[in-house]
Amino acid sequence: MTQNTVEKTSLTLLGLGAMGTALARTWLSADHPLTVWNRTPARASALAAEGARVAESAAEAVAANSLIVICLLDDASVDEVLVGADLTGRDLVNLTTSTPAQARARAEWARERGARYLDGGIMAVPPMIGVPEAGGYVFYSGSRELFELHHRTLGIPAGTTYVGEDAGFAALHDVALLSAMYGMFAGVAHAFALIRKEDIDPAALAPLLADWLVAMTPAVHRTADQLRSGDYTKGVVSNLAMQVAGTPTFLSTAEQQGVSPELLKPYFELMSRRLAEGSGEEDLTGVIDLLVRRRAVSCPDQGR
Ligand code: FVH
Repeated sequence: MTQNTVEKTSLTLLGLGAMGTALARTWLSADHPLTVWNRTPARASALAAEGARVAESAAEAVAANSLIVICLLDDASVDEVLVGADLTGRDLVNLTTSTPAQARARAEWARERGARYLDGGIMAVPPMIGVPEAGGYVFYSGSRELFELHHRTLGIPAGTTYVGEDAGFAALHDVALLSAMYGMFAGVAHAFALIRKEDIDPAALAPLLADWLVAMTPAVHRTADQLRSGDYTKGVVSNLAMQVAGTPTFLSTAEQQGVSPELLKPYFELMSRRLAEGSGEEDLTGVIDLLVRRRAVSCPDQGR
């Protein structure tokens, strides 16, 4: 094989929604032979014109290649689509968003059907796929052997980050990052609400807000360092006692501006509870210990 004739892995993609279609286009552009299938066949037409082979059924698509990428709406749709397919000897890479428990159960389900399994959590939106400078990537977990075997092919749509043999870890990392994102969105919503009735241009606040959030990101690394060492006073910049003392200012300001404190209050209450335990010299890290329950709560999605 010379430099100019690198072998292109042929693969199957199940699911041509917004994300599946974006993924498909990158493999086609990179000259990977691609077989696609979608429940609504019309969504495959444009890709057929771009060189994809369109299978008539999911089972036919699975039979066409040993590498099968799945990008469907949810875990239940994966069940529906693969019910009649022979998965023996197949390498399944499931990029469908799921919970860690669903991913682990799906890995076991695949193993029982003679397939190897890799789970993925996509940290990108469709326009970021195939655009390396956009910074999107996919968390992978499950079979390391499978990841190493296919990481070149999987790296075509977006970057790849392998996070361990536990099939649930990709989903867990995905949900952890997105949960932090929602916390940030909650703070941003509160900030804009505070100025909503004033003569302040939201577009003028936006860059100040964005820069401030970026300036605060070193706190993420400090928190990790404190969790690792078990010393929540390590490198503390603004201690908990000082921060709790400041919370009435935030709540009064919200009230004066006619803004509900419902996004801020739960976090402030946790800070106060931690302070009441005698942790005034600590950072905010102790709040994490208050959140972690001693025993995991069972969820209805854990069974299949
Ligand atoms: N789009 C995004 O911004 C996010 C970014 C992060 C990752 N997510 C996850 O990616 C999975 C697919 O998302 P999507 O954007 O492609 O979603 P849709 O455009 O809604 O397409 C859904 C596809 O799933 C098919 N489908 C749904 N239910 C069934 C079913 N019961 N049986 C067979 N196929 C099913 C649907 O088919 P059709 O409606 O065209 O017939 C689409 O192919 C997802 O897990 C996101 O959380 C995307």
